[in-house]
Amino acid sequence: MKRKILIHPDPRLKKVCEPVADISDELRRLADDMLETMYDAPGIGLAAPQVGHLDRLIVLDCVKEEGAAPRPLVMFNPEIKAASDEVSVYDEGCLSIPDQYAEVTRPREVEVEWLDRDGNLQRETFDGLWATCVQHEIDHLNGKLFIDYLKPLKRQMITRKMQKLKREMARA
Ligand code: GNR
Ligand code: NI
Repeated sequence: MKRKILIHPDPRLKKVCEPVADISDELRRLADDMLETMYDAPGIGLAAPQVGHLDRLIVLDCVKEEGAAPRPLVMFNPEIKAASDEVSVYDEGCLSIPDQYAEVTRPREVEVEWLDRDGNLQRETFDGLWATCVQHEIDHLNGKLFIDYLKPLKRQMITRKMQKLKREMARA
């Protein structure tokens, strides 16, 4: 089932999310719905707070080659264990901030530990788009959006555009 994606500004997108204590069937269903919502958007990642759930859960699939096998990842309680000194710059977007893009600088490589949907501990080093995306998603769990890395004026400009968009969406 597809879920509705919250649009910034929304107080739920600013909250620090709660660690998942046990991976229930309900949370597994939420993860499946998030993947469906992400692929439908389409997007390469989605965090639980973007669909109004304040749990530490993200999903991602950054395979972009046409015809390549998909790699849907479900991460409960993801944690960055190590980050490279080397950085990379990526033109980021966010499904909660539609049609707005800006360059964000982040570590080029990150080692991430998480629980998979069966509760098994996983650890993997990501680079390229995967590294950017997993950091963007973990930021969501800490109430942080990519626009928080921008200069205040640019952030304010984007926030005003989103307020206008939400007013128009409410009228339609
Ligand atoms: O779909 C998305 N694309 C994207 C592009 C560059 C950097 C990060 C992302 S994540 C975004 C989906 C989203 O908003 N996830 O929270
Ligand atoms: Ni996002």
